[in-house]
Amino acid sequence: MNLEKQLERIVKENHGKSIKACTDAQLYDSVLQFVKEKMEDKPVIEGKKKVYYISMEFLIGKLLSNNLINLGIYDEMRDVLEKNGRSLAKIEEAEPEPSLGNGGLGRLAACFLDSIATLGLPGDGIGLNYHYGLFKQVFRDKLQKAEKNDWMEKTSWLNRTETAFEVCFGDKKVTSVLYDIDVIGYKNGCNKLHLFDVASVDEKLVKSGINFDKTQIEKNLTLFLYPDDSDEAGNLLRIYQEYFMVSNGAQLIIKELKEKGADLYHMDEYAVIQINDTHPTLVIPELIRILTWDEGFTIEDAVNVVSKTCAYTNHTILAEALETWPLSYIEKVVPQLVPIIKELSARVARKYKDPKVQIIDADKRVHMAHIDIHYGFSVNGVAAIHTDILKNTELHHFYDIYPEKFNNKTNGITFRRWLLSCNRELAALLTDTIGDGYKKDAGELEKLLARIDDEKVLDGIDAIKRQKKEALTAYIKEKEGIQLNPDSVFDIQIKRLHEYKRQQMNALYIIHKYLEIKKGKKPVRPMTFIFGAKAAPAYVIAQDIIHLLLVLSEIVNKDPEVSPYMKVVMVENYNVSYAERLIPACDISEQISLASKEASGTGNMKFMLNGAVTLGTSDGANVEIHDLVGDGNIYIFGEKSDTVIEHYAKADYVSKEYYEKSPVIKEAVDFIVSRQALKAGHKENLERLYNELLNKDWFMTLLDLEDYIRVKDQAFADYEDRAKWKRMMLVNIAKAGFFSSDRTIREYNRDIWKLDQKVQ
Ligand code: 26Q
Repeated sequence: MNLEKQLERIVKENHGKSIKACTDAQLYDSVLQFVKEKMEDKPVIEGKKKVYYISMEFLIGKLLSNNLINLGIYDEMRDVLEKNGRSLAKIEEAEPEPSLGNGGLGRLAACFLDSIATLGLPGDGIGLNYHYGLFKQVFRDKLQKAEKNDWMEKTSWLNRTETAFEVCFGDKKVTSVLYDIDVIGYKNGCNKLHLFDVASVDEKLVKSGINFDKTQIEKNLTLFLYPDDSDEAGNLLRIYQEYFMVSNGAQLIIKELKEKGADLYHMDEYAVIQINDTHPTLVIPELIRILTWDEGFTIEDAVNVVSKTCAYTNHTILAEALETWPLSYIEKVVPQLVPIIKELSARVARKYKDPKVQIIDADKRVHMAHIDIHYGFSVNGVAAIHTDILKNTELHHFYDIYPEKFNNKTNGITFRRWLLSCNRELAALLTDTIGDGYKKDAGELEKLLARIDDEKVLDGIDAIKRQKKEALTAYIKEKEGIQLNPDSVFDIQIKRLHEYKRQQMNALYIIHKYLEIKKGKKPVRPMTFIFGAKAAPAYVIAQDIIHLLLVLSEIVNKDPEVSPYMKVVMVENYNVSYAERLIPACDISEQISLASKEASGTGNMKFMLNGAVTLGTSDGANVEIHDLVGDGNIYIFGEKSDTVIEHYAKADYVSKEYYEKSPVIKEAVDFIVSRQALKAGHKENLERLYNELLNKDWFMTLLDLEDYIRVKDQAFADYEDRAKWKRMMLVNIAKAGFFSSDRTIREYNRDIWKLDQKVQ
C-alpha cells in the first residue's frame, strides 16, 4: 500500500476525516503514528557488544522531520501532503519540543544517538523522562521568568514498555516505568533511547512557574530537569535523580546481558557504558553493589570487570562545574552505596598518597570525576585543546598515573538535522554541485573547494543565505514583534548564558557601536545582533546580562537615529527549533568564550556547516575550525589559553586597569549605569553587573574587549567585499565535514567501544 493510502487510513481511523479536512494537530498525530509504524518495521541493530550511552540529558528536539529524513520518505510525505493542500512545515509546528537537556552536552548525546544508529552500531541511550524538561523562558519587565514546559501529550514518540524496576533509597522504595523512543539511523536500522520515569510521579505538585514541593521524591523525581547551576536546597533531589537513573540503567544492562546469555564475569565483552560527564558516575558503585550483593562476586572481581566496562567523557574544566557531593548527602539518599564508595576510596588511598587524586577528600566530599578516572578504562575530552588542558593542567595528576586512559574525541554534530533538515535549500545546492555522496561521507564536502571560483555556485550559496535571512526576518517579526532588515549583516550568538561565554562582551560591542552612531559614525551597512540564551534561574549575574541585552534592544531599536543602522534582538525561549531557524540565516557566528573555558562548543560547527564565518577566540573546537579553514576564512582574536591560564595562576588580572587605561572600554562599561540605561532598566540589575565587571570580571571580559572590537569591525568591513565573503562561506561549508558526528562516533568506536559494525 502506498504512503497516501496508509496515511488516509490512519487519519480516518483516528479522526473520522480526510487528510484535507482535519486540523494541523490531528494531521500531526496521524503522521506521527504513521512514522512510528514505519520505524517498528525497521530491524533492531544487533551485535555481541552494545554501547550504553548514559546521560542525564538528551536534547532531542522535534523528531518528525528527522525521522522522515532518516526513513528516506521526507520528500514523498511532503508531496502527498501538498497534493492534499497541506504543508509539512505547518504540521511540524504542532509537534511539541521535548527539552530534555540544558544545552551542548544534552544536544551532543542526541547527535550521537543519530550517528550510532546511522553507522549501524548497537547502542542505546539511557536517561530520564522529565515531564517538563528545562523551563520555558518568558520575558517580563525585561527579566527572564521561568515557566514549565509541558511537552508530553497523549500521543508522542514515547512508547510505554512493560519494563519496571525497584529502586531503593535510604528512606523509601520507588518503582520505575520505562518509556522508549525509537532511534532510527539514516537509511539504517533502529536503536532505542530508554527514558526512565517514576510510576507514582504527580504533576499536580507543580505550583506556579517551576516551583514544586521538593520533599516527596516518589511524586517529584522526574518532574524537572536541573538547570546547569543549582541552589543548595535542591541538591539532594539531584542526587535522587542521578541514583534513580543509574540504578535503573544498571538493572536494565544486567537484565539484557542475562537475556543474551552473557557471563557477567566477562561483562566487558558485551557492554560498554559511556558516562556523559560525571552526572551518571554512581553507575560504577551501583554495578559493583549489584554484582557483589546479588550475583555472588567478590569485591575484587566486581571492581575489575566494572572498570573494564565504563568509560568517562569530561565536558568542562570549570572548577565550579565539577561535581563533588558531601558524603553525608549520599549517605542520606543511597546509604547502600556508601560502603562501596568508601572501599573504592580506600583502595585509591592505599596506592596513591597525593591528596589531589583521592575520591573522598579531607572535607568528606566525594569527587565524582575521580571515581570515573580511577574506575573507568577511558577518559576523554571533547576537543583537542580541551584534552590537552585536561592532561597538562586540570587532570595532570591523573595523567601522570594513567597516561594510557586519556584520549581526545573532538565533538561533532549530525548533518541530518543541522544541514539536511534545517537547510534543505543548501543541501539541494550541494547535491547539484558535488553529488549526494556527502550525505553518507561528510568528507566529500571538500569537493566544493574545486568550485571556489565558480560564480554560479558562489551566488547560489549567497542566494540561499539571503532566503534564510528573509525567512528568519518573517519569523522574528511574528514571534518577537521586531522588524529586521534582511540586507543587514546577521551577527548571532546563541548558547546558554554564562559569564565565561561572554555575552556581556558582545553587549559592550553593541554599546560601542551605538555610541559611535550617535556621534555620527554610521556603518556602511546595517547590522543586526541576535541573541538567544537561557540562564539558570539561580545564576544572578546571568540574569543581569539578559536584562542588559533586553535594555539594549529597547534603547537601540526605539532610537530613530540609530535603528535604521542597527537592531538588537534577544529571542524568547531559545531552543533547538529556534536554532534550526537561526543558524541557516547567520553571517557572523559569535564564539567568544574566554580561551581555555569552552570545552568544545558545537554551535560553532553548526554555523560553519551553514556557511557562517566564525568570529571567535582560540578556544574549544574553534581552534580546529581555524586549522581547517586557515587564517583567511575565520576571525580569531583575544588572548590564548596559556596566557589566560597564567593570569589565573598568578591572580594578576585586574579588570579596573583595563577600564582605566582605555577610553573606549570605559565609555562602553559606563553606559551600563548611564541615565539612559537606568531609565530603560532596573538599577539593581544594571549596577550589580557594572560592579561585577569593574571589580571582579572573573572571565576577563575587559582583557579581550579592544581586540574583539578591532577584529569584529574588520569582519563587518570584509562583508562588503562580497566576492571575498562568498568564498569564505564556501570554504567553511567545504571544511565542515570533519565535524560530522559520524566521524566522532567512528573514533569512539575505534578507540573505546570496539563494537562490530553491521554492513549497511
Ligand atoms: C550539574 C550538577 C547539578 C545540576 C546540573 C549540573 C549540570 C548540568 C548540565 C552541569 C553541566 C551541564 C551541562 C554542561 C554542558 O553542556 N557542557 C558543554 O558540553 C558540550 C558538549 O561536549 C561542549 O561542547 C561545551 O563546550 C560544554 O560547555
